[in-house]
Amino acid sequence: MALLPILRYPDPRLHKKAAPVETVDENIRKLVADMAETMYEAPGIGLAATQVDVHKRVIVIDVSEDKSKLLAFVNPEILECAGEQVCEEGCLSVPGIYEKVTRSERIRVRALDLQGQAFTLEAEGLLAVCIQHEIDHLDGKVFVEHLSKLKQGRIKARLAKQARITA
Ligand code: GNR
Ligand code: NI
Repeated sequence: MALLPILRYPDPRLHKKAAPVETVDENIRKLVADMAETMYEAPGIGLAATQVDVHKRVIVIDVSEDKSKLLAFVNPEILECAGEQVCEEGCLSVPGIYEKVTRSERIRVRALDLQGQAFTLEAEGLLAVCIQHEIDHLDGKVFVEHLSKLKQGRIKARLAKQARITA
């Protein structure tokens, strides 16, 4: 296993669209293991391959209290969504920034598991938020892009200032 470096917004590579995985093989299973280690170490509740500069449609999530329920999704697709919820979101690629985002309350997702088998999952609440947040990453979208241009500008300025301080 290995820890992978996480891209920071506004890195242009966060806006690449990830390609579907053709075969779930050892390389994909190794990627998932490394992404899980990276997510737990961060710590975070989700990670998309895009954030570690791998532009394949792979995400890992664990919203459990005790980090015991790792979920891996290959080629995830939202089949149905219903309702709305507002959640204060953060992102490992946008450290220190937390903003409210409106998303679907309930979703049905289809994906491949680590054996390449299709499965569907119904999710609500934080898990549903996290799946939508991660699929956005695969489409090159960072959560701040759900906010107004004014807020996006302020966030970029804050991150630039932070980068100057830590440099
Ligand atoms: O760790 C994370 N927490 C979080 C909180 C609210 C909504 C979404 C998230 S996902 C984030 C990890 C991350 O950046 N995934 O892409
Ligand atoms: Ni994120």
